[in-house]
Amino acid sequence: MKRLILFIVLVLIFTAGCQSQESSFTGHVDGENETTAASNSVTDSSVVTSPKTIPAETGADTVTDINTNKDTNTDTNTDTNTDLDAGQDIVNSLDDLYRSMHTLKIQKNGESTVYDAVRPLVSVFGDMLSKVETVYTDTPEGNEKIKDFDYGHYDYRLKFNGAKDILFTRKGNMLHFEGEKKVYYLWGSADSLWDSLIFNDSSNIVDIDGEIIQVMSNTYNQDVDGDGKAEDIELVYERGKTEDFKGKLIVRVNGSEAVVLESDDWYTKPYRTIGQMPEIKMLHEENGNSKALLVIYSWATNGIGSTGIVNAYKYVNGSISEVEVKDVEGIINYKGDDVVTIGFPTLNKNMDIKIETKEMIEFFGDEDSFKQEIEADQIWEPHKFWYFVEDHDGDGQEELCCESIILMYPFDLCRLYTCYKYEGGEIRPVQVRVNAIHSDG
Ligand SMILES: [Ca+2]
Ligand SMILES: [Ca+2]
Repeated sequence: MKRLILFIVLVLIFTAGCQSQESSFTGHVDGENETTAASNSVTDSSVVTSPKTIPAETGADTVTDINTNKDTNTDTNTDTNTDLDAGQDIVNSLDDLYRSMHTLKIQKNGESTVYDAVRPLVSVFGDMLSKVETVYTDTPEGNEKIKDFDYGHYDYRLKFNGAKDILFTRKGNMLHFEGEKKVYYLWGSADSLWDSLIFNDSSNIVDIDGEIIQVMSNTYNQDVDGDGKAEDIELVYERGKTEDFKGKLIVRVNGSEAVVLESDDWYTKPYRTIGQMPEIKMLHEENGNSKALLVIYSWATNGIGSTGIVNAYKYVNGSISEVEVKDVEGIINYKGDDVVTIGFPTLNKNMDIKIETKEMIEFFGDEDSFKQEIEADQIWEPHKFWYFVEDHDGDGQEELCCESIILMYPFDLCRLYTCYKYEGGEIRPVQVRVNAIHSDG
């Protein structure tokens, strides 16, 4: 039931999101924009942008008007920008950009020409910006990323109508709204996207070459199959030149490829948000020379924070194929007096953990009902927060590790740490640790 409700909510958000894109990304309207701006000019400026997010009718009008007003489109943009400069709030964060994105112009550093982006390109760039990560300057990693960052330097200005210019620097694939402190970065290099742009100097239009657009990619060099020669490894986000937010996340080893995510699975804002950007990690084979190739990432998840995902692959005889990551299997028993035993039969391990049960017993009615509930099979589905690779046991070889939580709706029971090794063609859990909630360590 909970899942059904969640699904309906997601569908609603998704539908609203699609409508919003339809109205936003198909361009903007002279009449509609001026009217909206005029009628809202004395109210909070956030009202000006929000109506474009939801109503389907607005989207329909927008499309019709755009078709009849194509020629005057450029003038409109100038007018709107002048209006905005004259005192309206301008979009200065990516979240707000999603509610009001309309047209895009691109300017190269050191050039005076401002190019109008064709519509598919607006969508491509919107999609790219929906897959950025924020630089958190209060973390060591964020600090490291930003310490040499030059706010004044950029390679391209992305001029979305109604928004502050976004300054994009190819080195480090970093971007920020002009005059704003917040910096974002892409998980991969957008070089291929920039290199496929075609700037037409007679029409002042920028288009993109090809039907399949490589939006971002990361390359790695590692010997995956253990033959002593390094492979060319790529993690790539590819999409069609059509106006939607769907594409494929692909992993390639020497040209042999596997699809990690495709279509709706890789659909991001406003539908959902990536927590941890996808990256490739290697897991050495136990008693062997090969490696499993891991694609690790996480989604931001309402209510629980994060959902971690790992996809694993091997590369054998010039061909990539998927490797199963086996889940840890556990059995829970309630011993009484706030003590729960969690057993891991395949690992020959039993662990007792103290859990505050008073509230749970009250919730389920009495101790017997609680015992029945906690020992029911279906609660054994740990929710994974994130995956990472580290030498967990200090033996000099890294393991795949996962931090997760065991839930008994609506209660959290305990945290579970699992480490996995790659052996005999599969990745399986080899170590587990259970921690009480709120006691880290
Ligand atoms: Ca090799
Ligand atoms: Ca180890």
